[in-house]
Amino acid sequence: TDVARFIAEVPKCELHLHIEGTLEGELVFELARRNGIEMPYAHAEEMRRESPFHDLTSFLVGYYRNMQVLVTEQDFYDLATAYFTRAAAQNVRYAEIFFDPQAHTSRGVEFGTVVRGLRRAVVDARRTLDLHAELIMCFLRDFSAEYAMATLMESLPHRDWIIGVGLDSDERGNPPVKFEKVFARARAEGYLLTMHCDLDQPGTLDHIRQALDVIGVDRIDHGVNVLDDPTLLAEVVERGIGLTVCPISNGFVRGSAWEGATKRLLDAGVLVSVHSDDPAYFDGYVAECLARVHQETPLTIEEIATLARNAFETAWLPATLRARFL
Ligand code: ES4
Ligand code: ZN
Repeated sequence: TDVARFIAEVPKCELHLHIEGTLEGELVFELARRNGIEMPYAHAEEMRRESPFHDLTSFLVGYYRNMQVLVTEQDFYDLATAYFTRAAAQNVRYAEIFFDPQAHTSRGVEFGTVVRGLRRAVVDARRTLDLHAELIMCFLRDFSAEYAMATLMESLPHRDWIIGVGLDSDERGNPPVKFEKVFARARAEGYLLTMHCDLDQPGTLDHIRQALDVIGVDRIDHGVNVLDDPTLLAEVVERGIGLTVCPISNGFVRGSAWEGATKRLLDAGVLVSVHSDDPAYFDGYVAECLARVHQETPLTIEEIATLARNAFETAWLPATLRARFL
């Protein structure tokens, strides 16, 4: 159809993608073999079958377990290069990808190993795939603020290769204010700021309020619950705060109540864009995510073009690239 062709061809921008969430089952087993790591499953299909998840907490169990196969700089390079190759094939031209340094440093992999592998993949993607990528470092919110601060300090020698910081992992009981000092310091160091306010996580409306007023975020990952609060919704519109929503990953928590949320955000005038979160787990890269939104609530080509353009508007583009994409 015209819509399918438009989705395939329009230049796209990915802003909400956890690089560890692109670790496909086949690569899990290849890296396990390469690193001599014993997996509790015989093959990718069994792994998938034996690790069902129904909410954020149960998803995160398998997510952290599988990424233990990432050990060497080359592993991180291979992970990111596999993603960039898939993304470029979908006409993704610009990507700001999340990585979780503490998911690796907490099990003995050095910060520098992670960043050097990812950075080399970024350099090669710019050269060979016509895909410009940047890195966003996320703190794991279920770890302490002190550990986040130490991670921030560890990042400083690599700051030329990290565009901003985010906050992810288990939201329950881990509000933005827990990291107020960390984000203030990150801002002072020149990083741009985003954080997850996940769909329907306990306290998420308070978390959006804190992200805006206390943290002073530049954008919000998910943030869909602003639809439940007219004051918050108006403020997000007024301040031009971008929301990076993920229709496929969020469908599994909220079910049908989620459907149509992207369209409602668009209609409300929110700077909303559509992204894939953890495509190896939720079965859909950015083109499939746009298709999912269209499947939930039919969109016009113009509305799909707006979603694609909103992503570039929300992106932290350097001036030269801004001129190229907008
Ligand atoms: C995540 Cl879906 C989701 N939510 C919070 N943290 C995450 N890290 C990776 N995927
Ligand atoms: Zn996410």
